[in-house]
Amino acid sequence: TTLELIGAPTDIGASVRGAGMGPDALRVAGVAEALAKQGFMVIDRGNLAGPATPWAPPANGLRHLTEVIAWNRSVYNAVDTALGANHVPLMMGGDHCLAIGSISAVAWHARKRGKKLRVLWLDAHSDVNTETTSPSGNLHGMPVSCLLGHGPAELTGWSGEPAALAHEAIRFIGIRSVDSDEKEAIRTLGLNVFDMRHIDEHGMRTTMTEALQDVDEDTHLHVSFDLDCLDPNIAPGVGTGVRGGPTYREMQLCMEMISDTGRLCSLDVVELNPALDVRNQTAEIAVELIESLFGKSTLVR
Ligand code: DIR
Ligand code: MN
Ligand code: MN
Ligand code: MN
Repeated sequence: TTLELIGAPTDIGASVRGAGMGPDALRVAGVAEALAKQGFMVIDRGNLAGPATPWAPPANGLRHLTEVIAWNRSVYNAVDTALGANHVPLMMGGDHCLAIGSISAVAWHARKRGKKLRVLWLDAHSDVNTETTSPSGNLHGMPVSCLLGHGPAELTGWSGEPAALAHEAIRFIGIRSVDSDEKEAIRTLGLNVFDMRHIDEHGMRTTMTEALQDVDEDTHLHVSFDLDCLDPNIAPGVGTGVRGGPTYREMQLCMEMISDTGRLCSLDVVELNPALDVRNQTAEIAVELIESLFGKSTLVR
């Protein structure tokens, strides 16, 4: 298997500056070397280029729409190229708005190959705001809506279908911050959310067994990993941390169970903010979790 690292160094959809340094922090933490050591062929495509963040106020409920489109176009093209070469793209954000481009490309390829797509959204937030419900106008709070076909016209339909994702194709893990209109959207859209209470009551093992149900040999499994999913005690390097997330061990088990399916075909690692981190700890933990996601285990190999 060949892995392609794609850096998307921008905070264009975020509320806090600094996520643009995420790709290099992951490189400093040794992401390429760690995966190569596991026997993968690793190609680092370097960083994509795109517009600077103007830090302008929202216009019509959307902040930096033009620039968000430009960044996502680049991400779409890079992920499309990687998948076209039968490589596994690892998109290193950057903030979570970049999942629009990444997952749209994934959805296009999955459909072309007759695969069913399953997306695991690991996050403290549900990211299902729209320009009318968002309290902030920040597009990193809206990628799920865009992928479900409910975003601005310029950010929907990229997969060749009105919606890149069907509502039943996405599973949310670790959610604990949902805006009031998002709660309604989750109900109306019928989204499958394993929130922190579910993890507390049933444990990560049962939760992941449920979330991975009917992932089979025809499934393209995509993981969209927002690092603010982790408890901020272990992952302080994020712009919008929320208390009460999964522990290090819980998230390791989550990654190991995903790896065990053998169906992981693409990955986003987003919202790492080195400006808020403590000696690159969050990036190092991210690399350890990525190692498990790609099959590193204590006793085997
Ligand atoms: C909030 C924060 N729900 C918003 N979202 C974040 O602005 O839409 N997502 N931080 O990662
Ligand atoms: Mn997110
Ligand atoms: Mn988040
Ligand atoms: Mn339905």
